Amino acid sequence: MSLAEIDPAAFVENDGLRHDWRRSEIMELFALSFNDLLFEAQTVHRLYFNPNQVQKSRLLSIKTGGCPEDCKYCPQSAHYHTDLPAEKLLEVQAVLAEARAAKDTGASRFCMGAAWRNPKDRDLDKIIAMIKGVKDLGMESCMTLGMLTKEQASRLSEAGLDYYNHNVDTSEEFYSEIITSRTYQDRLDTIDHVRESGMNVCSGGIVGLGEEREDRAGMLMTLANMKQHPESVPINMLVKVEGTPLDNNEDFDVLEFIRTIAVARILMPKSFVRLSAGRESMSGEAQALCFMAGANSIFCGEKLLTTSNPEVDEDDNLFARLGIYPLEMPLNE
Ligand code: SAM
Ligand code: DTB
Ligand code: SF4
Repeated sequence: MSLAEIDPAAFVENDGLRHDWRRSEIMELFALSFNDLLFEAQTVHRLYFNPNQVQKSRLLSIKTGGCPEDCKYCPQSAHYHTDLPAEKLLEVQAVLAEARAAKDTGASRFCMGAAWRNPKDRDLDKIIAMIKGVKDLGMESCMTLGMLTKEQASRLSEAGLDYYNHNVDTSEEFYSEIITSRTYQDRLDTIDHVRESGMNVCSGGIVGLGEEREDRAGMLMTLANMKQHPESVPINMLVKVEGTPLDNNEDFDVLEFIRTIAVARILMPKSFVRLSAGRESMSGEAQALCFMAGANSIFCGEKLLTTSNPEVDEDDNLFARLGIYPLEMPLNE
């Protein structure tokens, strides 16, 4: 595809968005010259977003380690020997204290993650109290608790949960190389339950798993061809953790990571694309290119779920150098 053939307006017809991407088209976007791809992504980005505003979410692991799933990238899986001690579900007040601290550092959304295959119904009362407490602080709430039944999704939605994160992680074809304890279809089913419950969908994936570009294109095709694009699309760069099977993977090319962000932005023009895990190993300049490519959300705070993330001061400094400011409270994602 030459640059001349890409008309930004063609991506957005009557305020409708495309949901019929072919992988070959996505591969053509990936193959553009870097400058052409970034220019297109930034052009599409400006149709719907202020290019200098970036939303900040803060993560907290509310139930750490000992997870029965076998995701090969994950330090929390009980299948691998990482140094992470398993803990039980945190108390509501401890979670809310962290949420208050997150708000003080400028986060507009508080994301709570649990290392579960799925939540047990008996845990939901505590989970619901956490959601209500975060709402009362005036923050947006997000949870990622594994697979959900339709009923569980409805209960979380009724409690006021704004977002549910459940990633497709990679392409359908590559998926079984990374996770065998649940299927791609299981993930799509949970995402459907979240969508039907009325909550916003947060779904993305990871690069650097050892996948090919075709798989990155396939992952984005799955997301972009959903009936409704996820409102939030986290793109994670693998954080290598000792003891996990992917610890010895080659370092991933940051320019290819930036391309992945740019293609996500072009395919899903109205979604918040989150520059997620992996920022700690990226230079400020690389992150600046991610923002140029259309990333407009980050995880802030010195910790992700179990691994480290840039310090708040470092991010504040980068934002100041780039003339970027945080989105206080997203109006309507
Ligand atoms: N257990 C829940 C689940 O898997 O749905 C929620 C938490 S899980 C940690 C959320 C996401 O974090 C995963 O789907 C994966 O995309 C990302 N993730 C986990 N470990 C990672 C790592 N080492 N590097 C980058 N991303 C990672
Ligand atoms: C997502 O896509 N990335 C976040 C969030 N959703 C839950 C998690 C990143 C985890 C990185 C590894 C860790 O800190 O354990
Ligand atoms: Fe468990 Fe989630 Fe980690 Fe997979 S990614 S092992 S489901 S915590």
